[in-house]
Amino acid sequence: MKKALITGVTGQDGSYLAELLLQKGYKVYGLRRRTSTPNYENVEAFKHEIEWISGDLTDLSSLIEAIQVSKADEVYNLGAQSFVEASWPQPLLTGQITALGVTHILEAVRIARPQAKFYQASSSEMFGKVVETPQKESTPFYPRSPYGVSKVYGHWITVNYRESFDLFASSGILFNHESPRRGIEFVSRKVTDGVARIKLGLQKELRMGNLDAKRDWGFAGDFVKAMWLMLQQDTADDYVIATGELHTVRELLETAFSHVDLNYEDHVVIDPKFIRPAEVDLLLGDCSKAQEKLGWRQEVSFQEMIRIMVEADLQRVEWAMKSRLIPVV
Ligand code: NDP
Ligand code: GDR
Repeated sequence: MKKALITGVTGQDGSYLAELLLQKGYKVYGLRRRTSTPNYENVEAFKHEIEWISGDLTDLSSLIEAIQVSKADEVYNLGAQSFVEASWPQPLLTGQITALGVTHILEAVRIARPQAKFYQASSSEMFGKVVETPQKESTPFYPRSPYGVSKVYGHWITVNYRESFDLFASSGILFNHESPRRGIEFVSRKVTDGVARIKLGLQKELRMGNLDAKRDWGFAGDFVKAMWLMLQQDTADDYVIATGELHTVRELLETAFSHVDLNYEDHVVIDPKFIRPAEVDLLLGDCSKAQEKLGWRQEVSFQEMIRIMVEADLQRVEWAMKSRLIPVV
C-alpha cells in the first residue's frame, strides 16, 4: 500500500487530493495545524479514513516527525497562506509559511526520507505582470504580491533541492482552480455564495473589486489529478496546469447571476476596499507540456463549474436558513 503525506489537507486542493488518493488505495496522512476550533468542513465525509498528524509548516521538528511517522512514499506540499489579498497586511507570516515553509518540508524530506517523491504547489501568481502570454514553464516570473514573491521562493528552492540533493521534487505551476470547497474570500466562491444569498433574500448587494481582471479558471477536482500524475513519472520536472481559456471577473458574475435568472448589474457595487495595491491583470496558461508528457486533460468547463458552485451554495445557504444558523431577514 502506497503512503502519502499531504500538507494543507483541510484546504480545497488537499481535500480533493486526499479523496483521489484514498480511492486509489493509498494510506493518506494529513498534516493539521492546531486551532482552537478544528475545521474539517472540506474533509467531513472521509475524515476518519485520514491518519491525522499534528504539525505546522513553520515548525521543522514537527515536519521531520510527520515524515518519520508516515514513512511517506509521496509528499504533497499544499499548505500555504494562499490568499493573495491577505499577503499585503501579513507579508511576514505569508513569507514564513508560503516561502520558508517549503524549505522546512524539503529539509524534513532530505533528512528523514530522501527517497520520497515531493510535490510543490507552485502558482501562476509567480508570472504576475504580463511578460508573455499564454504563460508556460519557460515564461519569466514577475510576481506582484508578497504571496507571489513567496511562491517564487518556494518554486526555486524546490528546483534547487532537486539539483543539489537529487531529490525527486516536482512543481506544479497551477492556474486558478475553484470548486464548492473553495475558501469564501476567493472571488469565485464569494460570487457564488453572494448569488445564493441574494436569490434567497438574505442580502441585496455584493461588494466587489476589479471586474476587469482576467483569469484562466479550472476545476480543482481536475487539477489534483495532475499533481498525482507528476509524481508517477520517472523523473521530476515542472509543469503548467491550466485550461487555456480566459474570462474576466465580470463574465464570472454574468455566468453566476444568470444561472438564477438575475442580472449582476442590479446587485454588484464596486468597493475600493477590494482593489489590490498591485494587480495581476491577466493569467492565461499553456499546458501543452502536461498534456503531452502527463496525458492530463481538463474535464469540467468554466460554465459547468460555476453552475455546480452556485447550486452547492444555494443548497448550503438554504439548509443554514432552515436550521436557523442564518437569521431570515
Ligand atoms: P487553501 O487556502 O484552501 O488551503 C491552504 C491549506 O494550508 C489549509 O489546509 C491550511 O490549514 C493550510 N495551512 C495554512 N497555514 C499552514 C501552516 N502554517 N502549516 C500547515 N498548514 C497550513 O488553498 P488551496 O487548497 O486553494 O491551494 C492549495 C495550494 O496550492 C496552496 O499552496 C496554494 O497557494 C496553491 N495554489 C492554489 C491555487 C488555486 O487556484 N487554488 C492555484 C495555484 C497554487 P487550515 O485549514 O488550518 O487553515
Ligand atoms: P487570485 O484569486 O488572487 O488570482 O489567487 P482571487 O479569487 O482572490 O482573485 C482573482 C481576481 O479577482 C479579482 N477580484 C476579486 N478578488 C477577490 N478575492 N474578491 C473580490 O471582491 C474581487 N473583485 C475582483 C482580484 O483582484 C483578482 O484579480 C488565487 C489563489 O488561490 C492563489 O493561492 C493562487 O496561487 C492563484 O489563485 C493562482
